[in-house]
Amino acid sequence: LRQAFLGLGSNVGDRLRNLRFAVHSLEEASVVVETASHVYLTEPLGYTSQDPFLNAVLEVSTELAPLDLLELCQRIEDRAGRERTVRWGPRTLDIDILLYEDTEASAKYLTIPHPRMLERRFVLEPLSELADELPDRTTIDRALAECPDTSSVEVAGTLVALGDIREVPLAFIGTGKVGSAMAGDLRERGFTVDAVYDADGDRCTEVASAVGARAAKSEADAAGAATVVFVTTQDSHIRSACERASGTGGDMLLKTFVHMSGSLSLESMDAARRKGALLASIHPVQTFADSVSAARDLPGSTFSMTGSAGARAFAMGLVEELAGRPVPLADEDKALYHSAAVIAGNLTNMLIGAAAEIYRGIGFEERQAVEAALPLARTTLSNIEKLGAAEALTGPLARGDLSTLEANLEALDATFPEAAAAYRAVSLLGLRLVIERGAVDDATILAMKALLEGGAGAEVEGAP
Ligand code: X6L
Ligand code: MG
Ligand code: MG
Repeated sequence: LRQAFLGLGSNVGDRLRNLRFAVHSLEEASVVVETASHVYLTEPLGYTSQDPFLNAVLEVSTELAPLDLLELCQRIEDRAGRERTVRWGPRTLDIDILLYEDTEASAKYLTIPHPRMLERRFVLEPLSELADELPDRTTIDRALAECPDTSSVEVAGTLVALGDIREVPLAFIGTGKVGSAMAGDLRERGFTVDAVYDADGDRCTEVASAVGARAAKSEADAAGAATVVFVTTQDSHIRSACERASGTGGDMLLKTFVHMSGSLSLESMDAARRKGALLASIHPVQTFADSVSAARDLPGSTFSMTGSAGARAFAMGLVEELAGRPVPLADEDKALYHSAAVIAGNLTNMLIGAAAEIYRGIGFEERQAVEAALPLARTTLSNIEKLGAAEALTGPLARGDLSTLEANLEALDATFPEAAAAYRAVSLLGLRLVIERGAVDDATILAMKALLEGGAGAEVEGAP
């Protein structure tokens, strides 16, 4: 795949929609849009008595050779309804090849790099967001400093929407814990929540009035007037909700769909993408027992974000407005990312549940069991916070205490085999922390490993 930078411009019709049409059409033609600059409002150059332009720059990956890419760009310009009348005149869509790899070449209809890009601030400003150097090794910052063009070039927004992010109409499909908390929080921060939809009509009305939004009658109705559509249903309903929302819900080329699943990739919203919508996901690395705790704990949480190039800058801006900490994530790493949260959160929960069960089995009252386990768990967490997981580790494994380890396993094998299996599996995993601490000699580590791998009733010493 070859890397190229494309300059986009439009000053006729729905200018943002035209730029979005370019992005969508390139992607339909298997040109991968890797990154998109902000969208800039720019003063017209060349023929100056025409309307202001929207300009942006895309970084793309493509198998197409330069002349084939040029042909594709011109075909997309034509499909956008571009008429070629006045030289340097108004255009619905202009797609220029600015850079193609490190190529410096000139043919009859194409010169790379674009021969006049250094004289145009509406090219250099957005390009400077995505690239540092030109093929001749001069920096883009240097080119900007030396650019003779003094015309006005200002950030107007992102490919998601122009203007103030708070005025972008939002819809929420699915008003569970996270959906209702997000809608409420965004509304309190001055965002525009236009509509909410929930399959449960009473819940829908209730949340709508709580967040001052319209109670929509269907997914498509909710999406209809919105620019950004949050799909905050259960994971298993995201695909179908998105299909219904993008079936008859107006012009998808101007919409962005955002889901908040921790484990699903963006492919789950492919129905909207096929119709031209941009896609993103944002996921709070946090656990919510109910709506109230969700509303309290969302701000300040870390949010992982994935997104198609056009939606990324917007998603980042949104999370920052929520006082969250955005961490970009590759869409293909979503399942692995989620597994880490399950290990840190849910598996910890299950292990404490098992510990409490063991306490109860030896005569502790329910409450005494929990009271015994919790302070231990809390201290462990605060030690990990202070020292890191390896240094905070204590107990038989950390000491290299083979006889206690053996006694633990023998007792569990006899009374609670599932807990014995978990003890073995987690401890085998934890051996890397023991090694990292460096306090136990190699022979003891190997002996502990053999003991843990042995399974129920296995003899380690004297085994044939
Ligand atoms: C003197 C003579 C100074 C000609 C400048 C600059 C001509 C740029 C053509 C020029 C001169 C161009 C866009 C635009 C055009 C655009 C903005 C061109 C080709 N395209 N103005 N004017 N954005 N802001 O995409 O770039 S016509
Ligand atoms: Mg041009
Ligand atoms: Mg052109």
